[in-house]
Amino acid sequence: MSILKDLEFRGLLHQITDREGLDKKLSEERVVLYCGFDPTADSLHIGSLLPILTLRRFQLAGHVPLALVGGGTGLIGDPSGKANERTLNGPEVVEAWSQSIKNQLSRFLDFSIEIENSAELVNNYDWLGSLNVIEFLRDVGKNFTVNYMLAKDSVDSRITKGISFTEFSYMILQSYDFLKLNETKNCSVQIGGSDQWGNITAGLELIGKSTTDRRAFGVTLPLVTKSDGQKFGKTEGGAIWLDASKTSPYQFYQFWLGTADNDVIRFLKYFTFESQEEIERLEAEVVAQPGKREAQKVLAREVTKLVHGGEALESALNITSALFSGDIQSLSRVEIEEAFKDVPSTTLEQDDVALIDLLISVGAAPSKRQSRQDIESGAVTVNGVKVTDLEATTKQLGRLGDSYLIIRRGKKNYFLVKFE
Ligand code: 545
Repeated sequence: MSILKDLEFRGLLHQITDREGLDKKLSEERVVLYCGFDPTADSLHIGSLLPILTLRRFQLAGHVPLALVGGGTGLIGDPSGKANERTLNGPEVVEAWSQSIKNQLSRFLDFSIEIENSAELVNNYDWLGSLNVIEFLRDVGKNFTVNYMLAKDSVDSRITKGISFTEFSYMILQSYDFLKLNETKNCSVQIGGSDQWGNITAGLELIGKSTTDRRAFGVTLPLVTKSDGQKFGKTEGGAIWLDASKTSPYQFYQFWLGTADNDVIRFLKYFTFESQEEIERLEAEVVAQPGKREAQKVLAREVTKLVHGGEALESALNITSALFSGDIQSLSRVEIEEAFKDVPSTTLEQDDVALIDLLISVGAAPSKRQSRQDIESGAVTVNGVKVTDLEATTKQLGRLGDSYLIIRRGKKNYFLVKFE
């Protein structure tokens, strides 16, 4: 199947400048394409996953992906899709964030020199950082009319509120990148989310004016939406990050596992490399046996493996099944810390506390009477073992992962006790 056909099957083609021309080019030669990522945070989040994986799809089809880190543009701020002017980050911050984003991007593409279409990372600070203002205004700026720039969505939507000259100029910088990569690396395609259409087409304008015979193309990906109307990728805890120290692999896995039936097939197409046949099989399963959540399990497994690797996936699966069965004794110390990150926790200095009192101090029971009743009725487990002894103390109950006691009341209410 041609790459464009595959992208189409996956619903990944939102806008495309010249589909026939691009299809022909992709079938005839090894094409160099790029996507840019501005260091506006110290980590990428799942909003960036779609273009990253699309770069990878192109690479798997034999083309050459360039991942651009916006060390230069990150100092300016893209107004696209933003209702308000951004605050500028300092150069040291942008440089540090560029480095972390570079590290993250490098996990998704193949950089080995043995292959013919090895990927490359570039940083636009390398050419934007030393641009001379007179040269820039004469050689680049002269190709854009203010009228053309005002008509762009990113600017037009800010006319009432106001937009600084800094952000107004952003599209010229991104256009200049495309031209530079076109000239120096023979890059002829830029991809991005739908918010990047204006910047990408501005770049095509510039390339069209600057060269005689080189043709270039732009492709945008759809905005990822959810069937319930809520914003994709945001939870109560905030964004879902690709950095394991900001969103743990277990939380990441759980996020995907929680995908609604109405969204799961679309997300399998967007975010996994499962074949068309497999996705169609899973689609039938969603209808036939929705309770099994097989499609969600495949989605969560595949995306977690892609982003965090096989070992982290195993650990996330281990935590998930331990919490499901209540058999938490098999969890390692690290897994315990991850699994119970979000449950109420208490630190104890004393080693000999009665369970009856402990239930109150961790917030599992409101009174001694309730506490006693819960223990007697068998509603309380400690470290995965039911405790019905009213006299039990923390000394007898043992520890998990050296210093933890995990209390469960009822089916799902967990409390973590840590000993100092
Ligand atoms: C800079 C220079 C170029 C080409 C592109 C750029 C970046 C572009 C932009 N893109 C967005 C972005 O978000 C921050 C990443 C998280 C740290 O602003 N002007 O940098 C997003 N992009 C991926 C997709 C996007 C877009 O990285 O294109 O649509 C999100 O899905 O918003 O020469």
